[in-house]
Amino acid sequence: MALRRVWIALALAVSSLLPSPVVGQVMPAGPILAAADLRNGQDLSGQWNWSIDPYRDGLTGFHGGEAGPSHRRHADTDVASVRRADPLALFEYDMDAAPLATLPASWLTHSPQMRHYQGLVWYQRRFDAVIDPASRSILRFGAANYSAEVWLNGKLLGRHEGGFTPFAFEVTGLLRAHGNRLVVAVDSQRTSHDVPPPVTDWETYGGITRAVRLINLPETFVDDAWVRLEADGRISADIRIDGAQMAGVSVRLTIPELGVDRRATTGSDGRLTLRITPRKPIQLWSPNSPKLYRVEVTAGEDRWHDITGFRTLSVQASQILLNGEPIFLRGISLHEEELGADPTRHMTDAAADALLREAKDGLGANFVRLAHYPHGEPMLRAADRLGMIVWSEIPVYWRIAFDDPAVLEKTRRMLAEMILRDRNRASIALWSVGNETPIGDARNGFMARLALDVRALDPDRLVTAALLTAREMDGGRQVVTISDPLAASVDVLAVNTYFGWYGGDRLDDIGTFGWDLPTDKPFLFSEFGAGAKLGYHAEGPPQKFTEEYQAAYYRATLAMAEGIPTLAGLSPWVLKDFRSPRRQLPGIQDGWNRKGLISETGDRKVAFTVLAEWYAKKGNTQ
Ligand code: GCB
Repeated sequence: MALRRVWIALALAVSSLLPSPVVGQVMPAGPILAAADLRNGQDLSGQWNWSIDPYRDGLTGFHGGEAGPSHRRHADTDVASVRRADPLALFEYDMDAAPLATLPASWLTHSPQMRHYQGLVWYQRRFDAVIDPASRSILRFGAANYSAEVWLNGKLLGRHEGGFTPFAFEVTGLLRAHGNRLVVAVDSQRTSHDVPPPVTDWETYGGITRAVRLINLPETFVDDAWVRLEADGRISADIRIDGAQMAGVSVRLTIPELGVDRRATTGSDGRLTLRITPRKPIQLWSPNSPKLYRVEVTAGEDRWHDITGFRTLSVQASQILLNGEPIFLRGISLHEEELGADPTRHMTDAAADALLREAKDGLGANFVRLAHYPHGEPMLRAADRLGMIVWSEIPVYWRIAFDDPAVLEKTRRMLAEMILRDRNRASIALWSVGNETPIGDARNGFMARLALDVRALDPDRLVTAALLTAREMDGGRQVVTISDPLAASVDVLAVNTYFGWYGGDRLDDIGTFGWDLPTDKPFLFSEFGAGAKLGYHAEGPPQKFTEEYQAAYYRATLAMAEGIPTLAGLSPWVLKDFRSPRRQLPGIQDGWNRKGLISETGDRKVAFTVLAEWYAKKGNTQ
C-alpha cells in the first residue's frame, strides 16, 4: 500500500504543475473541411513525376544562391521548350521528363533504389481543371509524410508539417483550364524537434501517402459541422461556415431517417449551435449494431454531408460505458500498413476492411488501437461501418524535444488536425496524446497541455496515453505500479507491458506479478506482445521467435491480466507483422517487427487462436 501512497503523492504534485485551462487553441492553418473525403472533387491520384533531391538544391539552389533557374523544380517552366529555344540555357532538372509513379503511395515502391531513401523528393502532377468563376477551389492533401511545400503554377501555396494529418490551401484564381502544374516537395527527414522523432519502431514511408483532391465549393460553404449525441439524448450540432458573409447565413440541418429538419442562422463569426430532440428514436451505434445515419447541412448553395453514428461514452469508476452499459474492449493494435509482402502505406477502403475484418471476425475483437499516428479516413470509415471502437493517437512517441515551445505548438496543431478531421466518427472512443514518453518536468507539462487541448476540442471522448510503470518487490512479490504523473490528466490509464519478452522474466513467473492500480479509473493494456516468425517451430525448451513461445507468452500475459480487477480492455501488439528498419535479425526479422498475430501476408500464427479463444470466453453483449 506504500506504493499506492507514492502514486497519489506524485499525482497531486503534478496536478499543481498543470498549465492553466486552454487559452488560444492552436488550429490548422487552412480550412478544416470536415468530411472532406465525402465531398465531390477532382482526384489527383494517378501518375505523378518524381525526382530525388538528396542535397535539397531545388529549395536552396547552387550555381548562385536561392534555387537558381537550373534547380528551380517548383517553377512553372517548360524546360524542354526553353532548352530548344536556347541550347545554352542550363537546367539540371526537368520535372516533365522525370520518371512516373502512381500516387498516393510512399516512394519506397517507386523503384528498388527508393526502398530506403530518406530525404527530399519532388513530385509534379499536370492537370486540367474546370474553371467556374462563381466557385472557390480548395486543394486538399490527405497526408504527405513528413513535411511538404506546395507550389501551384509556380506560386508557393504553403508548407505543412506532420505526416499523418490533412492540410488544404485555397487556390481560387490560381488555376488555369489546361496544364496546371502542381509541385510538391516532400521531405521525410526528421530531427528530435519533429513529431515523431527520427527513431521509431516502424517504417517511415515518406511521400504522398493519401489522396490529393481539388474540391470546388460555392462562395459560402460549410467548413465544419460536428454532430453528436449528448448524454441527455439530444443531438448537438456545431456548424461553422466560411464565406464573404459570415453573419446571418441561413443554415439547414437534416437527418432524414430521424425526422430531423432544423433551420437557423449563423452568428457574426459564422457559427451556430443546435440542440435537437429527434422525432424518431435513435438506433444507437455499437459494435454489435453499427447503425449509421446520413446528416446533411445546407448553407447557401453548399450541400455538406457526413455519415455518422450516435452513441454515448462515459467512465464510471473503473468501467468504460458505451450507451450507458459497461463494455470490455477486446482489442488489437495495428499500424497503417496494408497486407502484402511489399506494403507502401496506401490504405484503400478494401485494405482497411481486410485488416479490421480479421480483427473483428477472426479475433472476435470490438476494439482497435490505431497506432502510432492518425490513420487515414478509409480506416476510420471502415471502423464506423464495421463497429470497431477506436483508440486514435498522435505520434508523440518516445523522446522528442519536449522543452521546445515550437515543438509543442506543432504538436498541438497536429492534435487539432486529427480531432477536427475525425470528431464525427462514432467509432472513436479514445484520443491518446502519446506513447511511452519519458517522465520529466518539460514532458509532463507538454503532455498535460495536450490532454487539456483534447478536452477543449472534444470534451465527450476519453483521454488516454500509454503511460510508464515502475516495478518493485513488495512482500516477496513483484508489484507493478503506474509511476507516470501523466496519469492524473487522463480518463483511461493505459500501459504497454512486455514482461517475458524484453528483460529477463520467465513466462512461468509473470502470472504471479501484482498490479497495484488506482480503482477510480479504467485500465487498459495498450500493448503486450512477443515476436514469432510464421512457421518457425521448435521442440523442447522455450525459444524466442517460435510460434510456441509467442503463444505461451500470450497465455501467461492473459493470465496476469485476469488478476487485474480494473482491467477494461486490451490491445495486444500487434495484429500484423509490420515493417521496421531496426529489426534485422536474419532469417527471422529481415526488416519486420514479428510481433504480429498474423504474418505480413495474412497467415495466422498459433497465438492468434490463443487470443481469439480468450476473447470468446470473455464474451460481451456489445
Ligand atoms: C513498444 C512500442 C511499439 C513497439 C513495440 C515493440 O512499446 O510502443 O511501437 O513496436 O513496443 O515491438 O517493441
